[in-house]
Amino acid sequence: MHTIKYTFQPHGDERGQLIALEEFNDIPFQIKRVYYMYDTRADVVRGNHAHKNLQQILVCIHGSCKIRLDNGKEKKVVALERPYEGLYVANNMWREMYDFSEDAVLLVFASEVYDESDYIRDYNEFLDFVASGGL
Ligand code: T46
Repeated sequence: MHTIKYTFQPHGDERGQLIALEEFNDIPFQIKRVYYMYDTRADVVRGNHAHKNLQQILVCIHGSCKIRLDNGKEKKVVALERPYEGLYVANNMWREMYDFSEDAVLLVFASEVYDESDYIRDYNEFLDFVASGGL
């Protein structure tokens, strides 16, 4: 499975690190929404859905977590452990976020505003959707 893990370039100096992310430049789409999750319990699995259209970049800006990706044919686990790592998650991709460290803050840049009708929350429905070519 082809997944893109970005390494963002920090502007570091003696004061510390700063990362700037620009749409169409560092982020490969127009950013229409940003959200983040924190205080996620270590035994919790979030996600468990796919999106028909939405593209996202996930950055664990503090702490760590794992992302399980599934395109209907292959599965892959990606660990996000550094604030300069970003994971591109395309549409038509089942995702599960888990193994959150206690201090994890997972920041997400999204290509679309929130739209419940874009979610596929049933795994068999997802498999049918990708088998039929997706959107
Ligand atoms: C995704 C993964 C990585 C909103 O009202 N607006 C929003 O923009 C979002 C993202 C969520 N919500 C509400 C909907 C639910 O009542 O917040 C609640 C929790 O959302 P959800 O259960 O969908 O959260 P996750 O962590 O399972 O999934 C989220 C995103 O929803 C999803 O698009 O790809 O993070």
